[in-house]
Amino acid sequence: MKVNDVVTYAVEGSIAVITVNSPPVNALSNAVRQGVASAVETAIGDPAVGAMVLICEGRTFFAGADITEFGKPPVEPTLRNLQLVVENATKPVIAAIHGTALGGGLELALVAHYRIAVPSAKCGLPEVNLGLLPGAGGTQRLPRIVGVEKALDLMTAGSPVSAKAAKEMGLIDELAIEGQLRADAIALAQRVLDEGRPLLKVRDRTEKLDEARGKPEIFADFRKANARKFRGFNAPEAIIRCVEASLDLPFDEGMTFERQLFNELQADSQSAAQRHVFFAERQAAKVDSLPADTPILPIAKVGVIGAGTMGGGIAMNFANAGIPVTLVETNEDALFRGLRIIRGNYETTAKKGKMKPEDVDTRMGLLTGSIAMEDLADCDLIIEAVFEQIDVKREVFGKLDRIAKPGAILATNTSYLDIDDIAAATSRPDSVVGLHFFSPANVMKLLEVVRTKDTKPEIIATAMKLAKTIGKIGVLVGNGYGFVGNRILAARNTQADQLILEGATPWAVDKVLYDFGFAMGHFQMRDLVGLDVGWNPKTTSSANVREILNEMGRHGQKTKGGFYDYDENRKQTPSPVAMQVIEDFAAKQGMTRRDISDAEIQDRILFAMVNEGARILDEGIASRASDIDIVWITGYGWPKYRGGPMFWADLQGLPTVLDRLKALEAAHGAAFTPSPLIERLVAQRKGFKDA
Ligand code: 3H9
Repeated sequence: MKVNDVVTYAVEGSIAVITVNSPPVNALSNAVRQGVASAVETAIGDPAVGAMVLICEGRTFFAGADITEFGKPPVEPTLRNLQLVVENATKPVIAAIHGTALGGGLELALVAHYRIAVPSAKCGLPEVNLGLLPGAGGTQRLPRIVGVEKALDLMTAGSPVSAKAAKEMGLIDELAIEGQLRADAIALAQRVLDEGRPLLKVRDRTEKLDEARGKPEIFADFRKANARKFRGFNAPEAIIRCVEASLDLPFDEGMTFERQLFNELQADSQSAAQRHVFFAERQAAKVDSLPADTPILPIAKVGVIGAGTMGGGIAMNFANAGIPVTLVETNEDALFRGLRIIRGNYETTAKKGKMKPEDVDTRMGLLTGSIAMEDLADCDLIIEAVFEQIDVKREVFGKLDRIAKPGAILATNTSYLDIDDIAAATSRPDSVVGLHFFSPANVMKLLEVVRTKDTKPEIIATAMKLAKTIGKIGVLVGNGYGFVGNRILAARNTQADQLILEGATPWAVDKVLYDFGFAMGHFQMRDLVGLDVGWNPKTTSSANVREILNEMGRHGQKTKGGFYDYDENRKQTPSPVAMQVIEDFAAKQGMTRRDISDAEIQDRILFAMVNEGARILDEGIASRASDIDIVWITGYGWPKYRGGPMFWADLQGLPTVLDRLKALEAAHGAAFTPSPLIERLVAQRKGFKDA
């Protein structure tokens, strides 16, 4: 029997089976909640029914509340009211879980009287990733099942656990046989019925809470241990407070407290930002301009040219995904060094317990070293990661053109150069694409996929798919200086360099960015990357502070000195030497240094970035404002809870942004001349999100 468009009701023997089918992920939308509540009430009223099973069709059990309904007026039954219907049902309810029981989905399962899951299922409360807390009783029920410490871990990390782990923790009562969840759930329901088992309610359990009573140090220690990880985010602290409340307050009062904190988080800009990031990530994977039937080319073997830091990291991504790689260097020394470093990286990972020790050899076994480019002839994809100089890259591509098999994808990892120019060194520019990895390439999530004027659609589609295969977030960008990420970085750099000459210190600039939420400051990042990247000692001419520091041998962290000084443990202190260089250079330029406020530093840096982002969008180098946000969050440490530079600008309001840019232009010149896109959007009363 159809209850509504998304819920069906059937009775088998004395068991009612309530089945939900609301693609793609059975989110708990208005229709789903209404359908389930109505079906449960039908089962309660049906004298032929003794117990009921709640199960989902499609790829997953409920993946949570429907995020698209957030901020809209609530429709009855709310999730919490649906939970009351289930929890207070006079007949046992069995939740049957496959796929991912997440957020509100797991919270709904936690009001069922029994839970069964297939071994491949996963359970989790990932609300923290959306700037929220589990708001349907999760913060009160989870500690009652798994204990306070585990509950804190699970809810603040937000990552799901396997069904097996969930069973060990008591979240799941039984494991079903894979592929026969429905039958096993019905059998469990029948057993519950036959054995007259009680209507178990998690809310009534206290034994796990009792273990933690009178131990406030649990919370103090947890806060302390995670202070760095939680810095800037509001949701983790709110979760901790709710778990404290689960100990201190009776269940219903704990629920009221949870509701209050959930509402506060939901109304907060952090959650809006993190929800924006959730959808922006998924949006970035979609290329609107490609026909849906664009073929994906098979990538069975990959070649990487260059076994340095970048090439080695790139190769690891493919080995991690089980794809064989041929790694080419110009000489054996460099090749062996590269392979040794890769092995060392894997061994470190295995030592930390993040990888099985036997996998080190398996992955190394997928890497074949060579000093002959000819060995790349059978590769489906070849990525070049050689020295960042156009002549060098063109020479490599000329050679590759002669070696690579027809149909192979030829990719460059350049971070600034013109890829059309590189492609022109081949007879097949339509097979050339940019794959811009970020250092360390085996760790950083971002992959800028750069399309040239000629790149074929199937190569773009394949590159975007490949990003997912190797666990990256691929963002399609156009071919222009620095693409998206580095071009905005260059705009930030210009302001940061100017600010330290005008009177700010590098540490003041860094503190402003750190306090804004960046993982590290601008000059700290430059010291880490190395001031000598792209610096040529042969042509250096003391033309700026960076060149002078390089000429002094101050290349950053690796030489224990750059803008900062570093001790043996790489602990940094502001460098008086660097400060002197800056002051002398400013004096030479005839500049009189002045006091610069934190507010001015923040304005100049952030508005310059936003303005550059707008230009990038206007030129079509990025196809969506949200793609720019993803690039800066996943590649450059922009705080996730601020949603990326374009989201942040929308939050300020584009009229405000335009006013600030005009004022900054008057004071500091053309870098702040507003992008025409901002002018147009303001005139149309729109934001970047509508661009
Ligand atoms: C919550 O539950 C609050 C409660 O505590 C309290 C309430 C009072 N809503 O990721 P995919 C869409 S907060 C709406 O590509 P996968 C997604 O946008 C929620 N839509 O698939 C995409 O749409 P499109 C807590 C959702 O297989 C499509 O589904 N739950 C939702 O790689 C496919 O998604 C979470 O945070 C949703 N909840 O991964 C779980 N979820 O095709 C969030 C997904 O138009 N979801 N969509 O681009 C996920 O983690 C993953 O989507 C999941 C599937 C693992 C389920």
